[in-house]
Amino acid sequence: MVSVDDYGDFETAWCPGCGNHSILKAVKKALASMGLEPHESIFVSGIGQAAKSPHYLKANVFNGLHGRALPAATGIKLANPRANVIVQSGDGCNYGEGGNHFLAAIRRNIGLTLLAHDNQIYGLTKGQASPTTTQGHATKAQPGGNPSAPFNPVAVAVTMQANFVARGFSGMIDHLADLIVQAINHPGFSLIDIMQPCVTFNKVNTFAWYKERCYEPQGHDPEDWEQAIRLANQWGDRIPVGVIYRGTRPAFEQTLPHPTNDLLYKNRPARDVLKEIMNVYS
Ligand SMILES: Cc1ncc(C[n+]2csc(CCOP(=O)(O)OP(=O)(O)O)c2C)c(N)n1
Ligand code: SF4
Repeated sequence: MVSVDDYGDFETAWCPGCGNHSILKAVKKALASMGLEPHESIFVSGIGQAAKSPHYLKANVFNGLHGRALPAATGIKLANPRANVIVQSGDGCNYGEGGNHFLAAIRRNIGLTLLAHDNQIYGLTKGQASPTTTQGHATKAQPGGNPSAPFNPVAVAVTMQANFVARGFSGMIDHLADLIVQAINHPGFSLIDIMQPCVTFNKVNTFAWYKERCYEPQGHDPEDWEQAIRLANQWGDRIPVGVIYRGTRPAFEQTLPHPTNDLLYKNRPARDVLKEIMNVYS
């Protein structure tokens, strides 16, 4: 039987009270409850406080450039479609530096689970506005208030009919672990945007701020796209958490013309076929 202890217990560099601690707990809980052994998952991250999460897990890890976790994860998934590939990075990494990769991953519907730690700030670089920072929020780099309107990743993902879209909160560990299990089990691209306090640099969107607002909507049908759009756009005094949208598009790796249900290195073309191709270009 797999237990959370199999995923290790490491000293972290995070501040006490940071939401990353609880997200890490939820991840371990979800994987252990699914009976997944540490070697069966590959974590891919970029740069940032959130992106350090896989460093504190006993599992396979690829730590890439800022914003570039999704393309690396796409390559990994195509090379080994049987692997459980999880991308874990911050709002800046996924929606700022990696914004275009976020759109491409949704469009392709590649079988990845993206855990976006959304603390509405750049934590690692000490508190500049991120794409999800509220307009008017004064930060160290924007002392007169952030002039830009915030990006709503959940609304964008639902609009583009990403296969699985959810919003979680680091203060609800069991609820978040359950969302992670659902996201991993759903084929195609899955996003969980996770509201997470940064106790050091975001004094506006605190633990209490999120807790006061988040609620679980009753009777919501995640298969109803129009209902999902309405919920995805709700952000303010009340913020819905849970599965917002679930789609049925086939996963990218299932639609490729060549067989990808095995490891890529095993799908080598026959040598004589390869020779024939080489002859054409020689
Ligand atoms: C291409 C590039 N641009 C900028 C940086 C500097 N940088 C490093 S971490 C970071 C912000 C990280 O914020 P976020 O992704 O929200 O993660 P958090 O630290 O809040 O978890 C930035 C701007 C970088 N390393 N690479
Ligand atoms: S600076 Fe913010 S994001 Fe970074 S560890 Fe501290 S609380 Fe967490």
